[in-house]
Amino acid sequence: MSDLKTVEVNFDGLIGPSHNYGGMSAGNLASAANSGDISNPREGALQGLEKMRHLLRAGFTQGVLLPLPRPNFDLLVAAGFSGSDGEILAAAAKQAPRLLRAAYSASSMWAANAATISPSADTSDGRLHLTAANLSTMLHRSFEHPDMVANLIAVFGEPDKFAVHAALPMHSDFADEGAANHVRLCSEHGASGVELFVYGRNSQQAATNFPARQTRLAGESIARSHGVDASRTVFAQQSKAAIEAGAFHNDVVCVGTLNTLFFHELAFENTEEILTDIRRAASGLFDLKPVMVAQAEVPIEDAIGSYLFNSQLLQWPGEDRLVLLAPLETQETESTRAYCERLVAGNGPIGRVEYIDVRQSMRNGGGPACLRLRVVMTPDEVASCHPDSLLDERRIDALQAVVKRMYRDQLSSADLADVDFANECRAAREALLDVLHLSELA
Ligand code: SUG
Repeated sequence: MSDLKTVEVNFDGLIGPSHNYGGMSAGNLASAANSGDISNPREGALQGLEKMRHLLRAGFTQGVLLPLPRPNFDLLVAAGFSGSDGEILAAAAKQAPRLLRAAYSASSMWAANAATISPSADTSDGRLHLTAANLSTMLHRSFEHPDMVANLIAVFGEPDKFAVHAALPMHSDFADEGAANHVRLCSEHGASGVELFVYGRNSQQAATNFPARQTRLAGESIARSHGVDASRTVFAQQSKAAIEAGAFHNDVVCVGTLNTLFFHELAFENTEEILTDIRRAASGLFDLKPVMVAQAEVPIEDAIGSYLFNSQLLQWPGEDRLVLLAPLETQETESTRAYCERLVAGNGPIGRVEYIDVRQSMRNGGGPACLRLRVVMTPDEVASCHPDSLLDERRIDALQAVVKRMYRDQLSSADLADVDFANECRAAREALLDVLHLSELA
C-alpha cells in the first residue's frame, strides 16, 4: 500500500565561503568559460538560501547540507606540502596553484552529486539507502566523499531506517556522480518505483574528448547494494553527442519525477529502447509520460547553455500539474523561453514554469537541480532524521545571518594563498554547524 504522506524532501547544498571559479571541470562549459573570474560567495549562498525559502514557503519539506571543510589541508599535505597552515598555503600558491584551487573548491554545494538515493519503497530491506558518490573523475570533487559520508550519517543516523553506504572504489571503472545520473519514476512518491541509472560509458571504455563521468558498473553496483528489484531497474546510456556538447551529467539534459520524464531528444544513446525498457519496468505501477524536447525546437547547445533541464520538477502543493523551477538563464535564452511558453500552454504534465536566480552557481555549471539532493521519505523517516537539518524560516534566517556576517562578497584566486582567508572559512563553517547543532562535524 502506498502512503500518501510520503514526501520528496530536497536537501540543498549550501554554498560554502570558498566558492570560486577555479576552471576545474573539463567538459563543463560554464566552469571553463568563467575560470579565473572573481566570485561572490556571499551572494551565492544567499541565492541558495532564498531558493530554499521559496520552496519552504510553498509548503515543501526542505533540508540543507552544510559545506565541507575547506581548504582541505590533507590534500595539500598528501602532495608534499608541510609546515604551518600559512606556509602550506603560500608554497602551494606558488608551486601548485591548481591544486590549491582544488583544495578550496566549494563543489559539495552541488548536492545532486552527493549520493544516489533509493527510497524505502524500492529496497528489499525496507530501509532508505544512500550511497555517497565517489566523484572520482574530477580531482577537486574526488575528496568530497569521506566528509560527505560523515555528513549523511549525521543527518540519516538511525540505522533501522537508513543505510548510508561508503563510496564505490576510487577507480575509473566505478566512476560515479550520484543522483545527477539517476532518475526515480513512480505513480506517487510513496509507491514503489522504477529507478533509471544513466551511464556515460562501460567500465573499461576510455573517456572520450570530454569525460563520461559515470559507468554502468557503478549504477549496477549501487542497484545491487540498495536491494532494488532488478525488474524495476533500467540502465540507460547517455548519448555521446550530449556529453560532447557539454552535458557532463545526465541531469543537464533530463529531469524526471512521478510518472513524467522530461528530456532532450539527444539525451540518450537509444531513446526508443530506453522508453520501452522503462514502460516494461513500470508495468502494473504507472503509465510513463515522456516529454521529449526536439532538437529542432531547442538545439542541444541552448539546452545546455540555458540549463532548461537542470530544473526542479515539482509536485507543487495545491496544483494539478507539475511545476518546473528553472534558472533565470532559461528565461533569457530565446528558444527555451519560447519552448516553456508552449509547454505550459499545452495540456501535458507540466503546467507552470517558474524562474529563479542561482547565477553564482550557474557560472560553475550548477543549476537548481544540481543544488539539491532529492530524498523521498516516509513520515516516520522524516521524524527520524536530524531535525535541525530540516529548515524552517528561523533556521534559514540564522544561516543567512552567518553568511552575511562571515562570507566575503569578492573572492579571487590570489586570496586563496592568505591564511586569514583559510581561517575565515573555518570559522564560517563552524558558525553554520552551530546553527544546526552539528558541531560534531567540525
Ligand atoms: O561537477 N562544477 C560542478 C557542477 C556540478 C553540477 N551538478 C550537476 N549537474 N548535478 C562539476 O562540474 C566547477 C568548479 C570549478 O571549476 O571551480 C564544478 O565543479
